[in-house]
Order: sequence, then C-alpha cells, then structure tokens
Amino acid sequence: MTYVIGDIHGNKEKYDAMLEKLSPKDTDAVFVLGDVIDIGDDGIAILQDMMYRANVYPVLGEHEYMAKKFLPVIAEKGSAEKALAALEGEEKEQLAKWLTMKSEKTIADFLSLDEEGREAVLDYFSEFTPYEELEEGGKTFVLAHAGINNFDEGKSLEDYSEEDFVFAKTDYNTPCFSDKYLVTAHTPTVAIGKEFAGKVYSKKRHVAIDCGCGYGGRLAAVCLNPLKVFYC
Ligand SMILES: [Mn+2]
Repeated sequence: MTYVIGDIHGNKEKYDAMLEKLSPKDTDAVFVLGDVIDIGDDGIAILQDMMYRANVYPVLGEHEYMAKKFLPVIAEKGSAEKALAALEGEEKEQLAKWLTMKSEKTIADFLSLDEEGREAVLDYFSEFTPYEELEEGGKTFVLAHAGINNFDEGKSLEDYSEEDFVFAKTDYNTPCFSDKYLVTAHTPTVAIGKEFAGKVYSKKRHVAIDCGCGYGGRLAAVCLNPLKVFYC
C-alpha cells in the first residue's frame, strides 16, 4: 500500500494516531507531503520520529524549504534575530517571512538540540524530495506539496525548481496533467470550496489532502490504490 499524508504542522498527537491507524507494513510506503513543521508545537519531534522509519518518505513543503535554508544560519548566529540582522536583500526578506509563519517553536526546539541532534535534523532535510512520481494500479500520481508553478505538460518534472513545487498556486477546477493525477497538500480543502471543508478533494485529476490539521482540523491520509481515505 502507498499512503500520502500532508500538512501535519507539528501536531504529533494526530501524526501518531494516523500512523497507528495505518499501521504500515515494511512493504508499504508513507509519503509525507510537506509542512511537517511550524504552527503546532512538535515539528522537530515529528521529524525525529520520521527519520527512523524506513518506509516514511518526506516531500518538501515551503516550511521545510525555509527551515533547511535558515536553521543553519540561525544556529551559527545564535538566534533568529541575529541571523535576520546579518542577512541582506532577498534572503533577509525570506527569513523575515518565515518568522511570521509560526516557526518560533521549531527554531527554539532546534536550538535546544546538541550538535549531533542538529546535524541529524539538517541531514534529514536533504532527504526531502521536491516531488515524487508513482505508478499505482495503472494510474500515475505526481506528488507535489503545493502544485506546479510554470506548468508546461511537455516539460520534464526534473526541470522545475523546488520553488515551483513548494510555492505553487493550484487551480483545483482545472486538471493539471492530461493523463496523471496531481496529489497536493498545502491548500486546505475548505479553500477549494466550503463543501469540501475537512474532506479530501478528489476531482479533475486532483487529489487535495490538506484537511486543515494545522488549524484545528483533521489530518487525512490517502491510500492511492485502492483509493481510500483515512482521517484522524
Ligand atoms: Mn504549505
């Protein structure tokens, strides 16, 4: 079985409950479609759990994109404020943005780790892939945290940037690929339409799985084949 979970946003209770519900076997795969950290309190603890699970595969969200870029600078300078003071231009703007994205607890927990613990987290960020492409039950699924910016069906997925996947804006009323399913998190399904609040959206070759776990909603997991949805 192949499962996809997204936008856990530091909610370890729901993460633990979902893994218990799915109870993935060694031959199963669980893709975590980005935004593991920030907003909730336990992002770092969830990463530390994920990194020891052989069948959990992390895909990059914009929160991890920010963390992997700025946590090394913050650690070197000693605090987020000092890192911000030391940076210039676009990087300074981007860090300032991350500091408005409920990242304080992630940063504090990272700074409280010893050298070895910090290195393990930073190493793990390098395992986050920008996208995944999977064949399940005769269908092709592309997993990307927010979608695909600058989309061109003739372009190879390898030729997009990380930014194209993590900062994408997706039109859920229009299919993306003509022959593949696009699986995304990032956009709470309530933002696609009020009637989809708290539920996985599966239309127009889109599968949108963020049911608002970061905002007090449910955490969803989708089994790709056979298509089945789980909630915690
Ligand atoms: Mn996101």
